[in-house]
Parts: sequence; C-alpha cells; structure tokens
Amino acid sequence: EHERIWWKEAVFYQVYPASFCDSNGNGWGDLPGLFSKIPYIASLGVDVVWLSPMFESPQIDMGYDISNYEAVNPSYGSVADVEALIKACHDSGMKLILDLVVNHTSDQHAWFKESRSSKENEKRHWYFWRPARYDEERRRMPPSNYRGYFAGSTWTWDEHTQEYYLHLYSPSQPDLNWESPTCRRAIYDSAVRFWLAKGIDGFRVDTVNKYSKHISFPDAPITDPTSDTQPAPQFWCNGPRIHEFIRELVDVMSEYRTYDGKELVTVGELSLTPEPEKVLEYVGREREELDMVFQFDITHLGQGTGSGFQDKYDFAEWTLPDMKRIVKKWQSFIEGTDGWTTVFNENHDNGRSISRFASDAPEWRVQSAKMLCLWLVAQTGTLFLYQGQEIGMINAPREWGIEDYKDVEALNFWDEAVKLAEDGTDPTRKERIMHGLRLMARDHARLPFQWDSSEHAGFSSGKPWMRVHDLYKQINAEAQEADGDSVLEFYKSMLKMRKEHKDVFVYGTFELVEPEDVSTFVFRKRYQDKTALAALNFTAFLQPAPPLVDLKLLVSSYPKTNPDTLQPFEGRIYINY
Ligand code: TEU
Repeated sequence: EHERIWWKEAVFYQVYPASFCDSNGNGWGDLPGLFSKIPYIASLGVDVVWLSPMFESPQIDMGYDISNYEAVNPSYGSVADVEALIKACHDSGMKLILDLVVNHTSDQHAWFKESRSSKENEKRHWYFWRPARYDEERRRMPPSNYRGYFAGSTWTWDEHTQEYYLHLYSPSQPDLNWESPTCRRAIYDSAVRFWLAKGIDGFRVDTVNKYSKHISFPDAPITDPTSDTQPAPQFWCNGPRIHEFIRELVDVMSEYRTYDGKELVTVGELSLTPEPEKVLEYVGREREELDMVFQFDITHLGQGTGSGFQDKYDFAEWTLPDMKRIVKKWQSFIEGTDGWTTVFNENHDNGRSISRFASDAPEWRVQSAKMLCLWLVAQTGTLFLYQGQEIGMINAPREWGIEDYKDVEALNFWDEAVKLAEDGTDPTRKERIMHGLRLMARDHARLPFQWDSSEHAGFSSGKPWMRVHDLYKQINAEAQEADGDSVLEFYKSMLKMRKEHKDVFVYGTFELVEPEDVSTFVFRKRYQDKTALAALNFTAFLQPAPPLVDLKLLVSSYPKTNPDTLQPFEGRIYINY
C-alpha cells in the first residue's frame, strides 16, 4: 500500500516556453504569452505546470545553457513576469515548478568567465580543468577519450590558460565541479533559493545523476574503433558522491514549502540508468532524496544502441512486446518497494508519440492520439503531459529537410553522418541518420504550438523561430475546443476519469495480458477488489477484443464499439465496478 500524496495523483504539464505562445510578435514564445494561456492549461485538468528553462542564456541548447540563474532571458520576459506567472498558477489552483539545470552552466556565465580567466582564479576549481596529454608524435590529446552527448569529445581546449575543460554536452556547456563546497553553495543560493523564495513549488531536476563523476577521468574502453571518442557514462554518471550531493540539495529545498503549505515536489531526470535497484536509490521514500524521476527506457524505443549513444539516431526496429516489457518493468517497480514511478511518452527531447509509437497518417492520427491517451491515463504513477500532446500534435512532415531542423544535437549528428559517409567509413549513414531524425529528433517537440488556423498557427504574429507544422489548419486547439469528438476534449474527460478512478489507475497494480501479442497491448490494473482492463490496438487492422469476465465498458476511443473486435488504433477500458 503506497502512501497517498498530492503529487502522486497530480497531472503535470510541461511548457517549453520558446514554442508555446508569443505575445510580442518577435517569433519567440514568452512568459506573457504563457500567462495568457493559463486558463487554457487549467481547463485541461492540469495540477502542476513544469516550465522548461526561461533563464538568461545564449540559447545554444535552448536555455539548458544558463548564463545567469537569477535572470530571465529577455526574449522570454522578466523576473516580474515569473512572479506574475506564479500567482496566476496559484490563483487557478495549479502549482508551478521550474527546471533546475546545475550540472553545467553556459560558458557565458560569470562563474565560467572567471574560472577560465586564469589558473589562479578562485573559481578555477568550480569547473573541471585538466592538462593535455600528448601522443608519440607530440600531438595534443584531450585528458580522456570520452564522447559527449551531442557528438564529439567532452573536452575543449582553452588557448588562454592552456588546459582542457569538461563538458558532457556542447562546448558551450561546461560542467560544474560539485566536489567544490563553495561551488555547491553558490549553486544553492543562486539557482535554488532565489526561485524558491519567490514561491515556486518545486523543481524538475535536470541531469540529476551526473553531478558526481570519477574525477580521475580514466580512458574508456574502445567500443567503437571507427571513432576517436568512446561512450563513457560509467565514469561520469551515478558517480561515487551522487547521493551525498542530492541529499544536500534536497536539504536546502526542505527549507521551503509549496504555496498551500505542502512539501515541495521534485522530479529528477535520470538518464542512462536502466537498473530498478539503482533508480530506487534516488526515489525510495526512506532515502529522502527525490520524489520521482524520469527513467527513459520508453523513449529509447527505436533508438539505436549499437556501440553506445552515438547510435541514438540510427533507428532500431522495435516490437510491441518490447514496449510491454518496458511498461511492465516500471509499473511493477513500485510493488514491494517504497519508490514511485512516472508515466509519460513525450517531452522536449523526443519525437511526438503518435508518430513514433502509433500512426500519424491522416486517417489514423486522431485515433492514435486517443489510444495513446488511454495508454497513459490507465497507468500507475504520476502523469506528465507535454505541450501539444493534448491536441494530437505530430512530428514535422517527412518532406522537411535538415535545414528545417534547429537542434544542436540533430545538427551535430547530421554533420558527423555526412563526414562518415563522405570519407567512406559508413557510406549509408546519411540516409539512416536522416530517417532516425525524422522519427526521433528533439526538434519535433519544439515546433510552435498550434493554437488556431490563422497565420503561424496563432503562435505568433511574426515569423516563428522554428517552422510551423504544415498541418496546423487541421490540427489546432481552437478547432478542437468546439468539437466534442476531438483529441482535446477526449484528453480533458480522460484526465477527469483518471481522477475519479484513481485507486485503480494511479495506485493500482499492473499485469500484462498476452505479453507476446504483437498487435494489441492489453493490461489489467487492480486495487483491492477493483479491476480495470485496458485493451489497445496498435495496428491499422481489426483485432480481436479480449474476452471479458464480469467487466463492463468504461470508455472507448471510438464512438461505437463492437464487443468482439477492436477497430484500428482503438483503445478501451473496462472495469468491474
Ligand atoms: O537532457 C539530459 C540528457 O542527458 C538526455 O537524457 C537527453 O535525452 C538529451 O536529449 C541528450 O540526448 C537534459 C535536457 O532535457 C536537454 O534538453 C538538454 O539538452 C540537456 O539536459 C543538457 O542540459
């Protein structure tokens, strides 16, 4: 029996500010734009808004490269706009959490500018600086052979002080050195206390398992002989002091409360950690670390795993039983443990779920959206939605070329593929990576929100920073608000239904029916004597419906159902009470 806590039952809604709503026509979403849409978000049945970074930033990684934690990027607005937003959320009965990005700063942050100014600077050790190595021919080499997330080495040479600095992401995102107590104190005061004192209700904690590293930075074994960099998460992920650091951070947070007097909520981003026992170390209640984490097995479906994450965009076929095993693994995670789990299939770092997991073909995309909605609402754990998911937004059209993609990660993988194809190392790589990007690039989630059928989808009166989807006249919020059969109205009523039946949906135990069936995903939820059965057709063909004993239909994603047959991409839920 899991303790009942408000955030377990809450629905979270992620806003990516650049792409949500632009109030001043400069083509960038902004905080006044978001402010104007608070009634819309509240009308969905959302409890907590998670706002992705709106801090001062040169925007090399869309704000995950912060140059000042205590300022808002001018393109988004001001600190006063955040204060107004906090109040607007609270007045609508919603909480607001911000992104806490403290594994790294921007190279434009004053801390890094000082750190790089000289070896004697007092902030030198706030980042990881290491001398070069030299090969037999006296050629300069980085301190270790690590590959970073965005293709390329994790080390960049600094001419001025003649040393390398570490960055797991782009060279403009140097990693902070959490080993330094003065650095940690500065992080707490600037990134954490500054915003908690303004009344936010918690944090989504970026890259939460990378603050502690093996700081001798040994070379990684060579798993990809074609590359001079190698995946090395064992040396910079889940490091030896990670739990000590998180506990210290959480202690700072516990000085504060939510606006209605409850405990703050934290959700950590836990990449590269597939082991349930390791995840439990972060979220077990008795550990007093994080409330919950995003574990990413589900969004890895389709990502290539070959020799490490350099194959992320080299699409790998997957089957429905693979998806079921992943869902089962994280649904049963809470059984017999004091940990909690999260339910999601989209965020700003992934392609749209309809395009990846079901079908975005014109004849099936609405049904796919509703079926995936049932997949989400019937699962145990805290539910997270990403902006636009509730209107069934889909990936950018296949015809778009690489020039329409903006993300540093997509562009770096593309450049690398071009190089490896042209020098003959991997002749078909370009085509394969483009295929992977069309399905899984982070860009798809960053297309402007489709508000209505007016120019630029009602997102902005000016030219948007990212191209608007060609289909915005067919897929937009305004059209769906007026239509009882729309994806939007379906989401609203399903979020209500989830709460009405929260025993079985939020807290119930999970069991797969026919785990090896490749066409339908059927699962049973139980809570004491209550049972629910979800039956989801993941194909464009008729499929047999599961046999029912003592169950009655609660909802179907189709207006008319046939007891024995699931229609294409139909989803249904039955209950016994
Ligand atoms: O992502 C962290 C991360 O390590 C990956 O899980 C993520 O999939 C990313 O897309 C790399 O492939 C967080 C943010 O969510 C992401 O947007 C940032 O780029 C990253 O941190 C760096 O701050």
